[in-house]
Amino acid sequence: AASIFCGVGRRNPRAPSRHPSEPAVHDHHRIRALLDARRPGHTLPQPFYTDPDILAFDLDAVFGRSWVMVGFECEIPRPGSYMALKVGASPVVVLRDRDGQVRGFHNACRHRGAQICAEGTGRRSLLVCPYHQWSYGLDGRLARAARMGESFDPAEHALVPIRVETVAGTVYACVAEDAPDFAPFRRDLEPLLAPHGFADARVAHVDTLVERGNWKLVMENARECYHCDAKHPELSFTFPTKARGNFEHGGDPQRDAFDARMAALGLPVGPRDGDWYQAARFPLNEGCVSMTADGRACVAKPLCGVGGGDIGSMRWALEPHHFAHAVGDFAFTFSAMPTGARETVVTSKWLVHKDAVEGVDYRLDELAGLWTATNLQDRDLVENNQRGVEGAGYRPGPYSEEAEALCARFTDWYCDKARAFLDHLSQDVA
Ligand code: 3BY
Ligand code: FES
Ligand code: FE
Repeated sequence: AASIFCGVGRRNPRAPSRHPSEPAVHDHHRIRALLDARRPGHTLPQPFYTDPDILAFDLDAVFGRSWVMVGFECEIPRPGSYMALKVGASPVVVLRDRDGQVRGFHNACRHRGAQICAEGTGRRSLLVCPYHQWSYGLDGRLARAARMGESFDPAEHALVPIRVETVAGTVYACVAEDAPDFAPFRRDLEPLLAPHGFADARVAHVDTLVERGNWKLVMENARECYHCDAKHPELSFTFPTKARGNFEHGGDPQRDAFDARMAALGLPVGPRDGDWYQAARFPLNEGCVSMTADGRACVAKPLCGVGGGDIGSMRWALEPHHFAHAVGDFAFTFSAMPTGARETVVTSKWLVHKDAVEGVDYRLDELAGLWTATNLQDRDLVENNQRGVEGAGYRPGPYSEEAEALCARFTDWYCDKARAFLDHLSQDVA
């Protein structure tokens, strides 16, 4: 069927910005043809890693329509506490309102669209736009706007809400009005995450890393440990680099013993697999109880003291952007957000028990050392991967079924998500 998008060609960089209800103009015939050209079990055709038009498409089709993990409830402990961040193209603010409810809004003023809260965390009783001081309540309602005349109706200019959900102290957001069903994720994750004490926690460290690579290369790299033995000496000491898939039960005696021990402690191990997430508790390497340089716990006051903190790692991961690990003494989260076709910002957070005092109960270098080193090693791998895929010699290559199953899942999920968006666009037009 003919569509208004036929022959639109490249996205015009000088095109006027569109109304949120208006579909973005993407060259969907070209993107569909590229998706059709994709060989199953292989990396993606080159433009998916290099083309600014496809990045613009990804921001709409993927980041505009997925649940992402934004952080922890303990980052916004009191009424008025907020965290401001980007979800794909959209600045958002997630806050705790006067009633203690967690809510989210687009972080764009209803006057002339300025970003209201700077990225990061803070606390306010009113969200005051820095431009002309329009002021919003914690429920998003416009409370004050000077010199707007008699006919101006503040009720028509409330902040635009976004979907926010919390699970066992973790916080997720989706900017799509028709967000994917969150119920299966909650049902699967709640019992796995609940024992980890995220409600009684504190973010001990946040790190942001700019990587000169496409976000899909960042995520493919994050979804496999094929490179770990060679490239991550620190991580490989504690991490089961030979694990397959979603850390399934291998049927080996050591794994069976771990599962039996977790069952005796009342800790579920999963695994749980959804369309856009995976979760499982799995054993660390022999003799290791934490993801640290020596495999020993590094925080004296553990986040989860069950079993003396010897509980393997609880891993959960959301497509398109995230993975996290919770060990006995701390938790670590990784979030990748694209800022360009060839640039991605990786935000990492380390969570400890709220009463754990730096320099007394733990040393920051011991807590953050392993994942900081791993992230820097991964950044180099991603940037090097980007250099190679830029050239005329790049051909999509095969994933190892044994070692890169989660990469294949990620790219398959991406292609499905992209197709679903194209189908949705052509339905709108039909
Ligand atoms: O997704 C993960 O859990 C890990 C972290 C290191 C490599 N990657 C497979
Ligand atoms: Fe926010 Fe003018 S843009 S008050
Ligand atoms: Fe890595």
